[in-house]
Amino acid sequence: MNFEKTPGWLDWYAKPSKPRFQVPAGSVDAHCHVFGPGAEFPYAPERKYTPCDASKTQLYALRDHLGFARNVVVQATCHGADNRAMVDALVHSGGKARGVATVKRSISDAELQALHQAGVRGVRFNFVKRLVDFTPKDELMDIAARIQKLGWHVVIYFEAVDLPELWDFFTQLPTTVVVDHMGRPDLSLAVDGPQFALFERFMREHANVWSKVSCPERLSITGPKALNGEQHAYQDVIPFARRIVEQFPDRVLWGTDWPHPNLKDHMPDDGLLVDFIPHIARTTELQRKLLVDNPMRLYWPEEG
Ligand code: 0GY
Repeated sequence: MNFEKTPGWLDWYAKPSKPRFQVPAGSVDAHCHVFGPGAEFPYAPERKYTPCDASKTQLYALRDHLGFARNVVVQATCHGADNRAMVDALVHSGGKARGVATVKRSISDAELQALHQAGVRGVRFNFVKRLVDFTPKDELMDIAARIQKLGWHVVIYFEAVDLPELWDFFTQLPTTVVVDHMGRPDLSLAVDGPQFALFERFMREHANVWSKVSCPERLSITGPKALNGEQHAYQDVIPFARRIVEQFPDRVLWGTDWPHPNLKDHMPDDGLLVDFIPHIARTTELQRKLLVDNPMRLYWPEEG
């Protein structure tokens, strides 16, 4: 099937630079997606955007180019609860990719087992209103109870303004809970202001909560340009991400977010995103935890 991209859609960077920062051996890109290809894996009728294709082969070429060893492929909303493209990526990864699925309450135990067999280790609950229609919380809680038995975790995606309203639901989840992109803080607010303090409290008071310190390109207001020779791109994100990495070094993950859905202003060079890592994880020990130890513990525990 042929799909028209959403008007203004930015395609992913075809020739990313080689990062200067060499990631530790065995590093995991713990947040990335595949899109279609639409001709093989059609986009979901209920999708809120139509992306450009971004295949498993292209994803794994990027992995090798950036120096990563493994991927965690997260189901993108443009595929709804049809996990075939993501599962196809996992089963053709030679064991180097695990996945996070989107499922409905109607999924059977046999279907959950098949996802597990393919390498799925989590489900994603999305609360970003521009991306998905509302799913009742009792349905999500039922799913969480079922996937807990498989040893999976729940990935949650929400915006910081919605954390107070979602707090009770999140804190009742029975599994490990992984927050996408630090709960999308509003970077026009102070790092030590009440909004980010609530997110830090969420992590501090709940030892089952982890965070991806990913997506500076999505959160930044200052943007990709270094403002002077001393400073790095996305510099306004640095104090937020550093705080999370340094306070919760054993509960953080990092990912490219390739192929970067829904970016309106610029498409990041994935090599430069990798060069951002040492600005938020400043020691080799923090870098190893972020890129190797933590994702391995969550996604490949049998190798620990
Ligand atoms: C991300 C962010 C976004 C989109 C999705 O599944 C998705 O469609 O995750 C976004 O638009 O903020 O994590 O890739």
